[in-house]
Amino acid sequence: SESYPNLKRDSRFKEVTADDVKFFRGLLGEGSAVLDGVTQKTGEEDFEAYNADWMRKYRGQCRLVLKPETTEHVSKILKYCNDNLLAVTPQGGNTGLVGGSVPVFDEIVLSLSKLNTVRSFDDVSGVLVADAGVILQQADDYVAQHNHIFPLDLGAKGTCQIGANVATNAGGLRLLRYGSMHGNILGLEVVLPDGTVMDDLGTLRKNNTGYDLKQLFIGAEGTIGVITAISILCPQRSPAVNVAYFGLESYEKVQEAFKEAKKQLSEILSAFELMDHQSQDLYRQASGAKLPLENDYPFYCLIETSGSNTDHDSEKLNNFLEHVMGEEIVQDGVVAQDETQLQSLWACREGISEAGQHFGGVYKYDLSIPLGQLYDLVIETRERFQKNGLMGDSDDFPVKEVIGYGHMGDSNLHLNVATRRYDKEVEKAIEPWVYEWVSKRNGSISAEHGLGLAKKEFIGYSRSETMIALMKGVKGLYDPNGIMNPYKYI
Ligand code: FAD
Ligand code: 2HG
Ligand code: ZN
Repeated sequence: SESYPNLKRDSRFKEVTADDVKFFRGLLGEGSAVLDGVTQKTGEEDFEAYNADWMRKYRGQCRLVLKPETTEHVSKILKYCNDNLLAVTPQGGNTGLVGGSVPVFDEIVLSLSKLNTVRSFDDVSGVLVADAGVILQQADDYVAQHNHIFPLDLGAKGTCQIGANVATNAGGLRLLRYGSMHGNILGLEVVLPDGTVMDDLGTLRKNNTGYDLKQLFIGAEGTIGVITAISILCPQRSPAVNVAYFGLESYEKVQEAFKEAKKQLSEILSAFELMDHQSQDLYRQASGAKLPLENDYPFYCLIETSGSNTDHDSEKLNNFLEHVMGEEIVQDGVVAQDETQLQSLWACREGISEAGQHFGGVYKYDLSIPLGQLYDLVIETRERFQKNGLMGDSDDFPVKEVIGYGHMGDSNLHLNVATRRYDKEVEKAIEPWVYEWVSKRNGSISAEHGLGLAKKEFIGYSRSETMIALMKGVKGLYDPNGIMNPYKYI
């Protein structure tokens, strides 16, 4: 775990007292909605799930967790915190990868987990209205009963929450097909730091009446308010879904395959994911799973199609397969024959993130890079660690492997440095070099995970002084006391 030598607790914020706990108990009751280490002898370990992040890399020291059950609860909590200068960290499923979801010092954790009811679903328009704390998998299962699909999918779906997905503007595996939260979110209910409820939970597709304020909360990472409910447009679920997994001999071939997939699969293409050999080998070692193809290839890609007509889709997919195999764009491949096989092909992609930290620690970089140069960064990173003697097969070397994978269809690379332990030398060797590299190519230092605490120092590589000043202005307007998720990127 990291300590924070460069950060100081803001002395303006009050420490939580017994009186504060009494107020929250009065509001939320004596049950499990309050986890109190201020007046009770609650052990450190009970707070672990709220203080430590998914990577065990960031750790706060919160002694009070609040789990409101209604929007009104959230409103009363925030008003009290704002009046009393108590700092708050909103928390969903705590799967965020940039240290944004855990406190830094003793901020109160406001968990949305008990705010988890689906409010309505309209199967004509496809609009789902649901509380922020509904888990992504449950939201998708719910709309699946009505033959619809939640327009976001990601590896953490069993734990992450839809409100937090909006707060991080999560991208995921289907963005290529369904677009981002900025397009799919039709309305939000948000509690502002002073307790005011901004009810913009509309279900309209079109509404050009001045500033679109809800957009500000999409990707704000809990710095200007707490999202309590969302209204989201869900597409029709496709009855025909196919998944193919290919081995390719070079990154050039992967780019060709992507072009062909767009050309030949066009409207039924629903995912195009890239995995390098190193990422698949690490996944194999970490999970013990057998990889789908008999031989090894330098690159793999996973292609998913979703359409309304099985025969029509199969015909398209077969023509595509014939073409890419015939032209030797891909060397070998497999198409899932049943649901189990489909899931195991997806697992080869979705399981990489976890495999990254299986052998100790991981440094994660989530980057937008123009497609032509996207994989150069992985090669250069590997060379860098080989040259400086930090990477090798024996346990003496901190770096075990450098892997590259990601949402190729969205020009989004995930560069992971899998280490045997967290080591400042590794971090120093790659940061800020990696951000400079990306900035020089007009990429983004955070494609989809956000900035949180991890990228706080580096926002200038992707945003101009003017834009950062405007962001600070927005923060000051919405949260003049600065109680919302302090110490993070803004
Ligand atoms: P948390 O981690 O609890 O919180 C994330 C941020 O949102 C924090 O800053 C928090 O303060 C804030 N927040 C939470 N709830 C609210 C709220 N109701 N109102 C205001 N602010 C709030 N991300 C992607 O974009 N694409 C992926 O493909 C992807 N895959 C992943 C795979 C794995 C295995 C893992 C572990 C993570 C992955 N992530 C991915 C990152 C992460 O899952 C997403 O960022 C997700 O949206 C976070 O949801 P959460 O409920 O865990 O939120
Ligand atoms: C994914 O696409 C996630 O698997 C996680 O965004 C990426 O762990 C990572 O670096
Ligand atoms: Zn991702």
